[in-house]
Amino acid sequence: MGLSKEQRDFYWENGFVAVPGVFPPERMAAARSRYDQLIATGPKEGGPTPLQEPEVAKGRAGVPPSSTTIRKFERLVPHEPLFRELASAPALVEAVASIIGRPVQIMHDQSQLKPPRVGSAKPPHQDNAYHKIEPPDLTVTAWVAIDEATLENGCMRFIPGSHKWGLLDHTPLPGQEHNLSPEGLDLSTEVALPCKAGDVALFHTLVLHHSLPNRTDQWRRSFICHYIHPEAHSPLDHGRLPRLQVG
Ligand SMILES: O=C(O)CCC(=O)C(=O)O
Repeated sequence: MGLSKEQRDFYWENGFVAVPGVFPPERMAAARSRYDQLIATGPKEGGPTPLQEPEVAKGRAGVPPSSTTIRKFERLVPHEPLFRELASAPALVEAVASIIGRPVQIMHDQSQLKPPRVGSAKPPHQDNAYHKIEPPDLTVTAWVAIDEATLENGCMRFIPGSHKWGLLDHTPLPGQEHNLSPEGLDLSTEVALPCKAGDVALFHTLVLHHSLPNRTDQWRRSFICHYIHPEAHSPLDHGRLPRLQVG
């Protein structure tokens, strides 16, 4: 069905839009169960390597690295049928096509898992500081809430309209070189976006966004898919797996 005119207008004005109920509860239950397996036993031979919470990996979090401190998987789509199916679900692809048009391709996917208690903040950034996609309007990120995302467990937060500011200067944060962030940001206009499991946040590659730590005893897991139109380009395309056309 795609996005309504109101949703599209909201997206282009603010740089993000919430799309409630894209996935039914049973699909999210299946995704949670597969994450539980991947977390407990690791991925299949040749599949993506789980990355630990950075502070845990550096021995600075007071807990040893374990299956309950896994932060991230990259590229489940090429290896995991269930995640490929979620990423190519018509309801999601039609919403994405409402923004970037067709054809729709997947350039990259990642899972940001905030483990209970140790799940850390993701500092404010624009995705295009990493992806460098041109033109930036021909890509959109879909952030799928696998668990309910709340104010307490680190839901997404956006700075409305910041996608119109162009790409800001991002520098590595002291002590956490994997994270790039602009300096001296005013976050006073930010909007927190709690989501039910199965809701999706679509956002522009230039919108500033971040998330706070997980203060709860439950996982906060998100499956994140970066969609792109074939007329757009990114240096990430080079030397990586080919894009997957989904609509
Ligand atoms: O899931 C999160 O907490 C952060 C996700 C994010 O920053 C991103 O997708 O760029």
